[in-house]
Amino acid sequence: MSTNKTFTMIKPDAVANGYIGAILNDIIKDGFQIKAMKYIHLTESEAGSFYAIHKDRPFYSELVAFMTSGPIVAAILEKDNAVESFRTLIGATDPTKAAEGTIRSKYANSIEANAVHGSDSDANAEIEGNFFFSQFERF
Ligand code: IDP
Repeated sequence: MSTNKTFTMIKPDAVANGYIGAILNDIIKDGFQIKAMKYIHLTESEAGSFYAIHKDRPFYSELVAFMTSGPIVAAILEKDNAVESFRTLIGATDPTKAAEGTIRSKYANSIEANAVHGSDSDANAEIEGNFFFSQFERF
């Protein structure tokens, strides 16, 4: 059964390129409600823990370096079928393969600096939202 929440980050490349407003606009226009949001600069330890699932992949240390290279926006989003709907909105991991009009096709630079994160399952949406937000920081 799918839940109605997902978790996203606007990654350091998109923040540095001035796309926070444009990306949030696309997210809201697609029907998502923001249930929690913060603007933070991850430490190496925080980024390493968040991406621990990828620790055996060859790009792990570069990914951690990239995710700590500047501030990010983290948010919990709500919409029916949120995880799948948001993955459709952001497009494929590699922006050269992302469908036209998707967030990654419009705002991403590369397979690593790909503008946004979107949870890949309801279970991970829950874990990732809890990683960033306490019960007092969401509604
Ligand atoms: P996803 O973010 O589309 O779910 P994942 O495969 O879970 O994609 O990878 C997590 C993140 O790791 C990607 O969003 C991207 O920033 C980075 N990444 C994935 N594949 C590569 C790669 O081949 N080289 C460098 N970075 C990668």
